[in-house]
Amino acid sequence: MKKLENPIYVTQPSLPELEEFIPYLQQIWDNKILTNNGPFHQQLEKELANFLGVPYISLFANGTLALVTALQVLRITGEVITTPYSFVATTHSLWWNNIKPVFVDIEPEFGNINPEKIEAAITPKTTAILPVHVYGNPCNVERIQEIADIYGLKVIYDAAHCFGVNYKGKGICNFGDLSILSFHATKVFNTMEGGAIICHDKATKKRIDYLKNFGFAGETTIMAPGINSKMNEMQAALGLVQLKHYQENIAKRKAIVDIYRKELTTINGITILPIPENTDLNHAYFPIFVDEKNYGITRDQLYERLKQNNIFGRRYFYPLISEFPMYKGLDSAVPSNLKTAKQLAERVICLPIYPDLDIELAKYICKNIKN
Ligand code: T4K
Repeated sequence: MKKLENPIYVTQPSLPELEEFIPYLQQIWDNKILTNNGPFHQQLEKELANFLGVPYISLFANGTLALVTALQVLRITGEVITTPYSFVATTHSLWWNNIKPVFVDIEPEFGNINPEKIEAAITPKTTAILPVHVYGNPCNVERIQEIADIYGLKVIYDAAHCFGVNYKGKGICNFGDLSILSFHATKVFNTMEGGAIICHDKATKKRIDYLKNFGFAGETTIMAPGINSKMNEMQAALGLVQLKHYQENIAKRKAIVDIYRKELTTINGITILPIPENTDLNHAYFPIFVDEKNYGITRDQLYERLKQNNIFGRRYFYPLISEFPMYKGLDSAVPSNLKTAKQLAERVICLPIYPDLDIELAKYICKNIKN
């Protein structure tokens, strides 16, 4: 197939027209409030809580700091059960809190943590479960909560892929004790860098806000050994403008997904994820899985072939987190414990998807895979 003139990457950040953002910048320049719970920060917290259908949200400089802080908020210690099939930040947040990650395998349907494997991994040191709604598809939240309730564990969802996802008519971030979001450039809603913690009550929101601002509860009062993980006013202002375009962007993503689903379902050796029930999706990622035997070439051969034609997909999430040097020595990191995760990681390619991806280019990508 003919090589594309310009490269297409797995994603391209959505940005509003610059003119739309200028008045917000002007306001920051006029009032000289740049950070520390400024007016745009407060406004974005209100608008997002409303938009996401959640009671309390606290904005962060990025999703990783939100994760690291969330573990402090609930005073999580000892061991935490988590998934190896995610971005490294999920497990790194445990490491930064001196918590031992305990990996359990994923379920093959959506690639989320397999709830039926959780109980066997619980020890007297386990204090929490840290699942990921990978690619924006909800985990089995009911079953995970049931297990957490029986064993007295906290649940913190890494919902970095899940902005705007609803499950059974409710914002997905209403499940678990806390959820974290990422507003990184590569996410469906971006503030360049950014993130958030979602919680259910006022007291917890207060504690989160102390912790993200050094622990300050007043000019001379420190409530806890906090960190500086606040979102600044430029990020918050951008978030306010981005929110106005969110629905339109999701509709454009859906149009790409419709092409991919239509064109790729019938290819021997290529599998795509099913559509989850009772869920409003955000179409953040479009993973395909390559079965070498039926497709004829390996995942990596297809990956390279696409690259040669200027199509830069990504192998999210390969290698597994449990295979990185700092985690591979853990008992739970042994491959025999993580067979499904290994299989998905070795087969996955996430195809380019973003609102401004031309429909014709999406069709061209499919043709490359069919060829
Ligand atoms: N938990 C989960 C489950 C996550 O997936 C993530 C982040 C986090 C936690 C942590 O949240 P943050 O602390 O990041 O808020 C990217 C992102 O850096 C990362 O945010 C994301 N997950 C992960 C899945 O993907 P890379 O290393 O693949 O990014 P990069 O820079 O290679 O970008 C991919 C492509 O996007 C580039 O080839 C081109 C395009 N791009 C990227 C950027 C940054 C642009 O066109 N413009 C840009 O500004 O990690």
